[in-house]
Amino acid sequence: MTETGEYDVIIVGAGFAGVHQLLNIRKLGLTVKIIEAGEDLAGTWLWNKYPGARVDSPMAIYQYSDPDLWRDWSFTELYPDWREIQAYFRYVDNKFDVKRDVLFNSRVVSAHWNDSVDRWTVTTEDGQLFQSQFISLCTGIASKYHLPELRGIESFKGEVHHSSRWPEKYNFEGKRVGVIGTGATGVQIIQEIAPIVDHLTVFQRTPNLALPMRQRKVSVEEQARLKKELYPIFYGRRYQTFSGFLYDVDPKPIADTTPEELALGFEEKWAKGGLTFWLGAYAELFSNKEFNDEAYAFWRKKVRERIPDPELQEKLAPMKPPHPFGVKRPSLEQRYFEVYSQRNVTLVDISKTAIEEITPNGLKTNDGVEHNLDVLVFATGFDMVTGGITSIDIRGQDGVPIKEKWADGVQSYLGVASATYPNMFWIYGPQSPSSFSNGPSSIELTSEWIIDCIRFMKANNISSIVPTNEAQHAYSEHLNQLGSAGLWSEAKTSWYLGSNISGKKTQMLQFPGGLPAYAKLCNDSAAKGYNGFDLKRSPA
Ligand code: NA7
Repeated sequence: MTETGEYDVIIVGAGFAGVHQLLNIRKLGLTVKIIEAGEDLAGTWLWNKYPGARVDSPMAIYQYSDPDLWRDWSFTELYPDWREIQAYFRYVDNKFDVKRDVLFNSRVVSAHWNDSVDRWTVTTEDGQLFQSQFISLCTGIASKYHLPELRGIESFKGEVHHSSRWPEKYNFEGKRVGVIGTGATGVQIIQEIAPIVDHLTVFQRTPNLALPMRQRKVSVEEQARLKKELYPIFYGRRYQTFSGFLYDVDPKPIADTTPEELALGFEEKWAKGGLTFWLGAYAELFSNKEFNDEAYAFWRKKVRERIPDPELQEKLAPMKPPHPFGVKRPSLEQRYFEVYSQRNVTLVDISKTAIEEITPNGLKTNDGVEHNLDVLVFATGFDMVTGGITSIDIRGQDGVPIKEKWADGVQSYLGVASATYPNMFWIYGPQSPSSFSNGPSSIELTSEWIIDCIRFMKANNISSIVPTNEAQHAYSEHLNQLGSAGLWSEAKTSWYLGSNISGKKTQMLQFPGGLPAYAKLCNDSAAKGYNGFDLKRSPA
């Protein structure tokens, strides 16, 4: 039966951002509904359940900061896997009955604004229709997956899976598996399945400059201490650091740092594990090429120590960096570099011998070699950051679909809203710090800002809010300047810039100035009565 309804707020997506919005909009006493394409809560963790899928933020800050939630929840590992994160969402649901306001298995296909009544009309794929004053797009950065077009793919007799559409149960034993892609996903899949498959062939275009995860169990004593003393400190501290983690980048100029200090600094950050060597390193890493080369050389030395074969060393950790260190996202790995020394693993460098076609029996590279496979895994990523939004037919005041409007590049104000699309916000999306930061840190920051904005509007009888073109232009310029000051554009393909998808405009898609600077911009606007936005009062 078609469910229709009128709500104050429609949220699209039931992951971390969507659930946070829901719980806090309820507190405002407003009516709210989440529309979710999947069958359950958990967002990206509902879809990304490939072998080895786990988060690369430490669990202490990969959860909501609400004491009513962390008090009674304990992750067992420092970097939880998708199963535990799904269990966390079940816990959140049990606690707050989230699901009573969620419509599952319904994909939002359009949202059209009606300026005369200040309302959105939202429709789903199966024809359900909703009206709302606000829409909050919580579609995540990785919801539209990317399958490269490869000649002959339809002829393949084996199975084909994209990492984000993993079958519930899959047995790799005895199988010859090919994995295309060595991003965060590829790394996790490869290290997980290598010990159990008959043969694994990895097709690598760019080596992943992965960092040691240093996974470990979290003891009962540690949990108790976190809850008794540390969590409140952590949740305050994360807003003070560049990336929303608990460590920060060192702003000290490299020119003022002695070689000994640097050498010790590298060692210390490496030993800490996780993303510390990247987001807890030196600010100049992202702008100073010479220094970046030093960091790369350190990384290369550490990684090469784990790879006995010189040919493999050169493929996985080449003498010449494939791109400056850290301008593409380094993944966290556990035993990734050892895997390639296994006898059942082959690494094919497709930057040298490109994929020519898929054949009925496998994959042929342009050196004439046919790699025989039973299963082909695409770990080829996503139309990142914008794909979840542009795949919805969103039309604002001038009726122009957002996909068209953004064809020449994303335009936003504060990475949260766009001119001509009133009462529409997004979280963890284009031009916000999104994945330059810890997810929940960035999500809670933006989500709370939106809640405050809606509260302000209700209290002041304002029916719509929309960024001005001038403010949007200035923000986008600021962001582009920040982006061009760094080494980001030196990566040939990078989802930070949209250049992983052919035809997509290349631009910095995320705010690269750090969480505190971003929060200041957002808070300054709010403090000045939402400076940079046009506000429309409700008729008396
Ligand atoms: P990523 O990081 O975009 O990685 C995709 C990988 O697939 C990467 O190694 C690409 O090589 C490779 N790729 C993409 N297209 C092709 C084609 N046509 N041929 C060969 N190889 C290809 O996606 P992930 O899913 O790993 O991670 C996404 C993020 O989600 C992750 O960082 C977390 O933040 C969450 P390339 O490097 O472009 O040469």
